[in-house]
Amino acid sequence: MFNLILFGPPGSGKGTQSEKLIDRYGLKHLSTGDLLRSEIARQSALGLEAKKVMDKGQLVPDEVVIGMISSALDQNPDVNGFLFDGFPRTSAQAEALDKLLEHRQAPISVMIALDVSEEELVKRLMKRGETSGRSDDTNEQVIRSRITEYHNKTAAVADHYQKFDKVKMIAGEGSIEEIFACICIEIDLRKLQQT
Ligand code: B4P
Repeated sequence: MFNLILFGPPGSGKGTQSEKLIDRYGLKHLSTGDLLRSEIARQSALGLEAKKVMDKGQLVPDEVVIGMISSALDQNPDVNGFLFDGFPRTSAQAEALDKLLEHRQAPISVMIALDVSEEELVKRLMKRGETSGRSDDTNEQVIRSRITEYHNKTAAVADHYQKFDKVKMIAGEGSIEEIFACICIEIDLRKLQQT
């Protein structure tokens, strides 16, 4: 089983690259952002609470997203591997994920971390906001709050996996195809090492 975390600040290309990676490697895509947005679309109690937090550019409580990921793992017992997109985003989420995967004897194979400058992140998200209909993409203050949350709470997650030599940093600026090619080289290498 090959389990990949795609990591990086908001707007670094996680969702964009995930679409291409699941096609190439046949992994099950688990995006906590997408799961939360589908709860919002259904207007569930969880979705309505999550929307208030997301609209401020803050992180949804750990227990909510950990619960969503735990059910998604249970619902997909027979996959080749998972691509975690936007999760884990805090140290508590990383520890919970490690425990969930330990039960399945299928630890994280690699974390690919996308490196993009703050000005480029803001530019991309404002541009996406023109068409995405996402309320968290339209206001520059909210976008900057999301980036601050990333520095305060999420960046440390890379240090956690670095201890196990599982992190590969990749330049996230350039064409989508160039970045995809760099990610694939790293995945192919790790897959070889895992066999
Ligand atoms: P997410 O849905 O994870 O969204 P994101 O970080 O904003 O976007 P992503 O990184 O996937 O976007 P991409 O660069 O692909 O999170 C949204 C919110 O949900 C969070 O703020 C939080 O409130 C909540 N949440 C989610 N997970 C959580 C968790 N685990 N714990 C707590 N809260 C959680 O795309 C950005 C734009 O860049 C696109 O328009 C794309 O076309 C463009 N782009 C991509 N690559 C490019 C390139 N190489 N060059 C130019 N443009 C590019």
